[in-house]
Amino acid sequence: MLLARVLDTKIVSIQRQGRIGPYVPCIGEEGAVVPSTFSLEKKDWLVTSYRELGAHLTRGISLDLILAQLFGNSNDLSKGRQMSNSWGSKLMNDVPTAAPIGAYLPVAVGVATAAKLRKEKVAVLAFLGDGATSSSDFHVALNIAGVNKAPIVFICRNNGWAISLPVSKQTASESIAIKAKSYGFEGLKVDGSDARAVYLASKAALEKARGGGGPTLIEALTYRAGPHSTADDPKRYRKDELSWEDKDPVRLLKESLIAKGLWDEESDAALSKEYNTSISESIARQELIGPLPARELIFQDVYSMVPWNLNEQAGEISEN
Ligand SMILES: Cc1ncc(C[n+]2csc(CCOP(=O)(O)OP(=O)(O)O)c2C)c(N)n1
Ligand SMILES: [Mg+2]
Repeated sequence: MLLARVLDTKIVSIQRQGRIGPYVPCIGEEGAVVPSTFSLEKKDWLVTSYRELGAHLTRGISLDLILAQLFGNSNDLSKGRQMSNSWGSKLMNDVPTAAPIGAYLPVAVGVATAAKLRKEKVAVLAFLGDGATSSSDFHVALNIAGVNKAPIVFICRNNGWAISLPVSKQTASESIAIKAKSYGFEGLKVDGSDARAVYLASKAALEKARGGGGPTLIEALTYRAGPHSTADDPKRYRKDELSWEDKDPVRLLKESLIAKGLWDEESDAALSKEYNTSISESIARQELIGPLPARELIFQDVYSMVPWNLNEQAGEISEN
């Protein structure tokens, strides 16, 4: 969680200097995301939206690969073709997101159903935002997950906002968790700023999924401490309801570890410094990598037989 916090802060700073394109920060939501990924096993799958930086770090994506994706350089696993924040790795069963909200949720259920048909003891952990619950794909995914008793855990990061739309205008339902009931499986609500609560809830749900108990929807109440993205100005629509420091999951976890005698301020400061140094070194490495991937690459790796219209467009690109 601390690594995600330090890295996120540094990325926002290089974005403000114009060194990368738009970025979606995760500050404030680390507690709703990172703890659950500690219960993933190697053969499990992670399917994310765009605000789960810490989940990819826990899964094992290196700092260099995280930054290569943001610089869109030739080291990037998606060869610079994805929207920023779309991290993933085939080797790590980490599925990158699709930009249309909710579109990847049926894919996640497909992965879980395939694992079940193959009789593999595998679970899928899929993240979504509160706004994604209004998408038709949310219904499609949760409905068929229930029917198939798919081994999947959905974690909805309810940060109260879908860009500028508050959650009160998103749904009239008493909670997001309760929606699971209508799909025939369990839904529960946790405090997303309480790392331990998120860890325990997701560990139990993942074990249940692997053991054939079917899906779970976890609603993690969290707080989007930053703007929606670096292209957004929340001051235009948001009068802050609470001081977010009270909900800061990184601070709360640090304080609880210190109270238990398991951590101290000096070690915390030293760890932040160590992370800052390795992040700066990684930025320096990735920023220098060139040339950028060739434009023609956008036509590769999707179709085994490229349709004529794409071939025509590829020809036009190379002429210009
Ligand atoms: C189908 C679709 N509609 C609209 C958008 C534009 N859009 C990008 S992010 C976003 C808000 C999503 O909110 P939420 O699911 O709560 O996630 P959060 O950003 O809060 O993490 C919207 C509407 C989109 N990407 N896809
Ligand atoms: Mg939201």
